[in-house]
Amino acid sequence: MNKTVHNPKTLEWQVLSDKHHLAPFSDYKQLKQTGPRIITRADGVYLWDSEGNKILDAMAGLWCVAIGYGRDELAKAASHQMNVLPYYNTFFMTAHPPVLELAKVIAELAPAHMNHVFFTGSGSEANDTMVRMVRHYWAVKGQPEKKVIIGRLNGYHGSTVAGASLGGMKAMHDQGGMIPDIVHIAQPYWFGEGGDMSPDEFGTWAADQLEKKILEIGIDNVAAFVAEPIQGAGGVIIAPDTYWPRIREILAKYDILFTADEVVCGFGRTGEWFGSDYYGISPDFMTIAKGLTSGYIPMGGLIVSDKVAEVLNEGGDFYHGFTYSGHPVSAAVALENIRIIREEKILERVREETAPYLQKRLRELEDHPLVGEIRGLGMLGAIELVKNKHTRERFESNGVGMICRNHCFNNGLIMRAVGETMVIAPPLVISKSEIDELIAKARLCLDLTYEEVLV
Ligand code: PXG
Repeated sequence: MNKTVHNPKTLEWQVLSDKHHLAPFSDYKQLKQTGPRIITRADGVYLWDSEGNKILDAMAGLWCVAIGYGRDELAKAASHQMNVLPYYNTFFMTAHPPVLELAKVIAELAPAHMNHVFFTGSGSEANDTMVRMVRHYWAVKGQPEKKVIIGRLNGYHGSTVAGASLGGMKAMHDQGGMIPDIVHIAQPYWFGEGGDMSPDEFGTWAADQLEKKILEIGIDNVAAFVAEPIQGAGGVIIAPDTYWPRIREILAKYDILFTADEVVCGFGRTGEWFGSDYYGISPDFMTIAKGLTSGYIPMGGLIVSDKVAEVLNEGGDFYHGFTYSGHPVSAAVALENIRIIREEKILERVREETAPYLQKRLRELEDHPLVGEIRGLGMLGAIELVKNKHTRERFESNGVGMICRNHCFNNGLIMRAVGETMVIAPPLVISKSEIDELIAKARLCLDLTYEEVLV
């Protein structure tokens, strides 16, 4: 346990963690030694921990707190709905006003050909739902052998067994295995895997892997392709410009479905409502969560195209659903969250003002000796840490990212380390002066990391 704490409550909470709490995505051995940092409150883009430290949250929680912390309107919407109808299910031919109003609002925001929503409790459940619905779709169409779903290495689609199988995280496949009929192709990560190719050559090559895989598996067996418009958890991987146009061509050529996983990109991260809008891609499904409620309450969903919805209507019973599908309190909070994003013109401000400013300031870090590449788009950014900025050579020992992350934590900034890539996804409402603070702290932490890795 951490003996350097100043507030006795911190130690008490850390003891509770040690005795009773099994934390997600944590190294249990390490957690036992250090104890967790206890976050006690939040406002705007800031968090406070139990030691009284104020921290700029450049990760918007886990990519989710779009409108920032502390918006009382969302608390009021939840409280009102809890008084009126705290729970009822949407199974067996029932519904309630919040879920229907939310479905309508999401259909307004989604691309014109997508007008139906299946609600879930999380992004993982949304992707699970997609797997079942994709296979059901082909079965109803009389092609039940079309089962295989193609995902991408280092993609992330959640932590349920189906979500992790769709994703390309080897460590997750190794713990608990994968479900059958899911395969993976290369990711469009030029900085890490582009070798001697130019970014554009590599983008075309990576997209061509989809066609190669479809032909290898056989078009009669392939059901769908799933991809994040921008990979979030994989390290804010933004495909080269040639990638999505080539993927579009391949999808148009073969009769398979396309799912855009919008759990990170959806609800404004790119400055558009969906990453698919940004790239002009036309999915059959979009999975959503996170920004849908700004993380104030759990909710996810699967937005479905009219083409798919028509086939579902012919298919009769869909044997799928969650107790909390379309939970009325979550729906009321999502409606209020979307109302705020629209009325306060948050996406317009991101597009026109704050995202260009963040991207400009972020690129000023390119001159740092540790930095091999800065990339970013909208309210997403990545800083590649390298030993040699000219050759893209990495440090021999992994862990530079964690060193940098720890300096950030100790200096009032949350950045996430994905291996040697530092990533940011601040709340969409971050101001220019808060962006200045973010960049100044990031530079300080890069300097501290540089000093540490050089000795
Ligand atoms: N799809 C994408 C693209 C995600 O980023 C999920 C699905 C799953 O959503 P739920 O709500 O089931 O967690 C996610 C979640 C990280 C990190 O460390 C990212 C996520 C979750 C946990 C950690 O970057 N993304």
